[in-house]
Amino acid sequence: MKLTKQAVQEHNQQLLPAHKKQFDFVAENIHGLNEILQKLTDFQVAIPSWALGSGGTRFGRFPGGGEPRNLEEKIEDVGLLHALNQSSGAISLHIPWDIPKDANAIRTLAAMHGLKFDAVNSNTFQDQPGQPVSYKFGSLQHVDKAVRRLAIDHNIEVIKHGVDLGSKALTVWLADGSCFPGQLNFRKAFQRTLESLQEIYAALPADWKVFIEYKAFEPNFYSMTVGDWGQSYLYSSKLGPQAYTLVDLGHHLPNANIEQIVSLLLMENKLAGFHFNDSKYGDDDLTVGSINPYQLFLIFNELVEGMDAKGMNHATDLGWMIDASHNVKDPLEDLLQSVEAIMIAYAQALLVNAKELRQAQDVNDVVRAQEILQTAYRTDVRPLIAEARTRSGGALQPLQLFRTLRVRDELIKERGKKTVATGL
Ligand SMILES: [Mn+2]
Repeated sequence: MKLTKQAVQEHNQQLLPAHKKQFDFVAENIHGLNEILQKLTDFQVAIPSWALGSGGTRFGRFPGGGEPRNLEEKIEDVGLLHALNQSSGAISLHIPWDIPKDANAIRTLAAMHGLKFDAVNSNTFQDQPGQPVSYKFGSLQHVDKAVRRLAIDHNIEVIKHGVDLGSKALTVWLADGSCFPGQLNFRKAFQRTLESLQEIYAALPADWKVFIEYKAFEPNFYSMTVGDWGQSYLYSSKLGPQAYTLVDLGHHLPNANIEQIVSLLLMENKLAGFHFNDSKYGDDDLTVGSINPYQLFLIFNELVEGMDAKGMNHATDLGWMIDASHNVKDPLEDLLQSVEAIMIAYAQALLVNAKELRQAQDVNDVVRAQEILQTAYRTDVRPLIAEARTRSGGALQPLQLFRTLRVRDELIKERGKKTVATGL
């Protein structure tokens, strides 16, 4: 299914009078309005290819129908999202779930939808059919050299697929670790992992980055070999200037101060970017902003402050990706909500009066500092995002239009009720 420009225009026409009222009300008090709108227009969030179908848990999976059956249909789905919100202009692929058979054709298809390829992701957490050795006890950390070799070669293969698609980064997330005390020699596991990563790093093209993602627990429940930002930072520092630490919001222990982690990684030029999601208890992979939108705002506040301090380009200098799974929602609706939540937090962070905040900090005016942050956070910025979106041809209310056009029903008609997308 392809969204017509006419459908978007008709929708916008209908909602325009109400939108204009809301926009004018908010816009009146905003300093540097056009600059902010431009930043919102430029900001793009990559959609993961593995999140276009219904996610499941180890207890069950309840597909909603019309899921993309192949990579081409996944690209079409991201194209739909992008046509609606003009903020989902990239896709992040997971290999081997989405191996492009004809890279040129896939590139052309993506370009037709206005999409680029963000980081490619390797997978050494599952055994593939016919695999000669197993990842049961780890991949890059494994005591058996043959297993490490397989995992290294797989990562190098993923880089090659990425090069063919025009991607510029490899994300390595390792399930490696141990489930029980005594199972693993931590130091040796670290060293073997580092050596494996060094081989992968050596295969990176000069203009590529490698993102080292960390996670506190799961699937290993006693230790993870890249368990927190400190360990990831250690690997990325030892690897070299093309290696960075990737922050997945759900990969921390409860109540971790993620905004502080982000600030320091950025200071050290080691922040790769994000896997956005939200969580209540652990790696819940919930819709971005659905549980703790204030934390998301505080993270964006550090990002904007830190990137501006270094003269970085908000839109292009870090990787912005969603990593979520949708157990009970339509995946496309969920992704529209997630992108919207990211845009809201970003817009609110752009509203923070940085100069006044600095002044308040310098005189230890704690109350004033909090007021400045919360004034920005409590501003309803949704009309600003809607305005930026429509200026670049998107819908004033993407979710509403998705439902009015009965997009899911159309997809079910095209693809069938019982399709299952590869992925989580
Ligand atoms: Mn992730």
